[in-house]
Formats: sequence, structure tokens, C-alpha cells
Amino acid sequence: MDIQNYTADFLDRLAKRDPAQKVFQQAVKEVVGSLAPVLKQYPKYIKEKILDRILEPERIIIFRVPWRDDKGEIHVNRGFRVQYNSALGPYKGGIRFHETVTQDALKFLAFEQTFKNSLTTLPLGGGKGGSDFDTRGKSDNEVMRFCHSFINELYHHIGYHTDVPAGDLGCGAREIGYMFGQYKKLTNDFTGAFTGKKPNWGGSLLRPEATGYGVAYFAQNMLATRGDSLEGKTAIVSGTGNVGIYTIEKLTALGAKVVGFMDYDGSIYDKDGVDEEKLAFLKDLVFVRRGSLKEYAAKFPAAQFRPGQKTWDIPCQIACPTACENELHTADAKTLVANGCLCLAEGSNMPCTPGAIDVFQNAHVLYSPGKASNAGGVAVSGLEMTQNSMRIYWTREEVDAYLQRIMRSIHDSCLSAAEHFGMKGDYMAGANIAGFIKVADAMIDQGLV
Ligand code: 2IT
Repeated sequence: MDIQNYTADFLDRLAKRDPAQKVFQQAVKEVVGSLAPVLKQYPKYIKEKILDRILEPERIIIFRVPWRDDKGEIHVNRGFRVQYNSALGPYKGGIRFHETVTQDALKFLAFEQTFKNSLTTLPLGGGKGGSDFDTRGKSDNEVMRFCHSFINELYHHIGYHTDVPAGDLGCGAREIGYMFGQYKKLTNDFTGAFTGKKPNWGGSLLRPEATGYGVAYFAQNMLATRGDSLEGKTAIVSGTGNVGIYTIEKLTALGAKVVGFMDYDGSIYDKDGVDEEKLAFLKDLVFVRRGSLKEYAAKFPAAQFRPGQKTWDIPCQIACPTACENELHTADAKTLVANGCLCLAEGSNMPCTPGAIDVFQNAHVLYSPGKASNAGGVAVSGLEMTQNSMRIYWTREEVDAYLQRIMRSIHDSCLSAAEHFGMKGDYMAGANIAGFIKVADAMIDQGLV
């Protein structure tokens, strides 16, 4: 069988079935595009129709989320949970609260999550959920009422051995707290059915930091393959959410100078780089006061605030997109390469467009896909589940040692899968292949279900 025709026909059918699901199709195309040599070497995947089976989520739950604002007015949002694949373990993945949330976006995120979780080496299936509810501009009470209403339906479908949600964009420790509280109230069951809980009531130390720290560790591992390191490198990070802030922190700790970052209002160019004092200010600004980066420039006059502008034109050697999907386009990639970027580690899910990835790979930039380099977050979620099962807490140092080991193992399995299938040094192909094989083999072992 001609493999190229087989995959082209497959993608064609996919596009016809759900023509409006553009980001899902983009994510699938990237993975399927890496699989030709695997399908060629192992015809069992074609015979078993694994692509057709893996491309269909096991279940999608869509539900109404009614809630009242502080003035007493009623609002109705739409809630989702995509239970994508449970071949390797209970569905696992975050909850996104943002106005852009649609079934398409969550299907793409759950698909990515399935392969990412497979790469972590932990027993985790893949899922994702959320709502088109925007937490920005809402009071704590409004957020609480919304989260309780969201769980009034979702609690039927999740559970410690079934589906374990966590945070994502717009959903942090506050939202997890409200959701867990309502889940416990309705089920009368104190189990770790969520991760990203606060450490004083069941959360793992280092979970908030884990995604960002993992991105920096992954970049460090990639640079080491060229005998290089983060020491003395200039870096930019795009978002300043949970992932962004802790990417900045770890890059700085490992010797890099972070000169650019951004939020919804614009970006900061701080040629002196972030130091301890600036980082403390940023954490308070973002996590406590939920303020704008304009205040950073007001506080540190050497830093320039650039309204409405992204970070990609700021010269750097290391770039870590940490905001959202498709945030970095072909032209941005060309600018980064022209300015001397040598390593791009994705912190968000699918931030680079296919054209941007081509630019990086053709220029031999060390490029890692999010499903590999941002897997530290869900990996520590897995460790939070382990600690909950054992009813003990590990120290920060213990969790960090696991995290570093897992990021190293993901890095190495990407490289070895890529090399084995004739694409040496291609982290994207390696991540797709290694993630796919584990899920596909488990599905075959478990029969046609
Ligand atoms: O994209 C992600 O990996 C997450 N939002 C974290 C998921 C999790 O279950 O910790």
C-alpha cells in the first residue's frame, strides 16, 4: 500500500467529516504527517485501523452552565469535557475557561494531551474540558458560582479512576478549589479527582511551577546535544500566565537573561533582563493583583512597554511561546531566525503554525513541540495523583528530581524515536511517533472497544 496515499486519503476523510474543526485538523495533520515510516514498518496499525480509531474521541460531554452574577442577572455558558482516550489510564487534562473555548479547540487540546501524557511515561489517558466563560473581570463570588454550576453537571462524569481534570488557561488554584469543593460536596468523597489543588489540602508541591520549569529543562537538554547551555543566553517568553512566569523563573535560574514577555495588553522589552526583584513584582502583579504589564514598565523605567505588540521581534537566542495556540506565525519565525534564535521550546500547546515550524526546522533551530516540552505540568499532576493515592506529600526537591528525570526521558525518547525512523534530530516527529506507538499498542492490546 502506498503510505502517502493512505494518509492523504485519511486526512481528506477527516476534513470532510468535521469541516469546521480547523485547529483539530491542524493538530492531526502534524501527527499523521510524522507517522508514514511507522505505518510502513508496522502494517498492523493500518490493518487495525488505528488512525480511524485514535482520531475519534471516546466521548464528548456538552452541557449547560447557568449562573447568576453579582447583580442577580442570569448568564448561560456552555460546558465541555472531551474524554479523548483512556488506553493508558484515566482521562487526564486541564480545564480551560476562556471566551475562545469551542468543541474544536477542546478536541485539539485533548488530542494533543493524549500523546503528551503518553510521553510522560505515567499511566494517564487524555482529556480536556472547559467553557466559553471568561474569568477576567469577574468577582471571586461570580467565579465561585460559575465553578459550582459547572461541576453540578461535570461531577457525573469525572472521578479518581475515570477522569481527573486540572487547570489550564483561565483556570488556576482558585477555580480548582471551587470545583473540588463542589465535587466533594456532591459525592461526599475526598479523593484526588482534580490535580492542581493547593498543597495545604492535597496538591503537590511544585505543580504550579512544573510546566514552566519543564520547558526550561527541555531547552537545556536540547542545547546539551550541541554541547551548549542556557548560560549567558538571551531569551524571550511570550505569555505571562502560570506557564510563562515559571518559564522565566527557571530560565533565569539556569543562567539565561529574559528580555521579553507579554500579556493581553502588549509586550515588555527589558534589555537588562528579569532579576529576582522584578520576578517577585511580576508574580504579585499576575497572580495576586491580576494587573497589566503596563505597571511593570511604570515600576522599572529601563523596561519598555509596547502596546498591542508581540515579543517575536525582540532579538534572542532562546524563545519560549507560552500563551496559546497559533500565536507564532511564519513571518515571526523568520524574524526570530534572522535575529539569531537557536532554540525554540514550546510552552503552550501548538503555538507555532505549520509554516513557522518549517522555518525553524529548515534553519536547524532546536525546535521542540509542546506535547514534549510542556509535558512537565501534567507529569507533576500524575505525581500529585501518586501522592494522593499514597496519602503522603513529597518535598519540593523530591518532586523536582522526578520532573527533571521525566523531562530528560521525554527528550531522549523523542530523539531515539526520530533516529530509529530516519528523522534524526527531529523532535516533532520523535514526539509524535513515540507518543503514538504507546497509545496505539495499548489500544490493540485492549481489543476493539
Ligand atoms: O496542557 C496541559 O498539559 C495542561 N493544561 C495540564 C493538564 C494536567 O492534567 O495537569
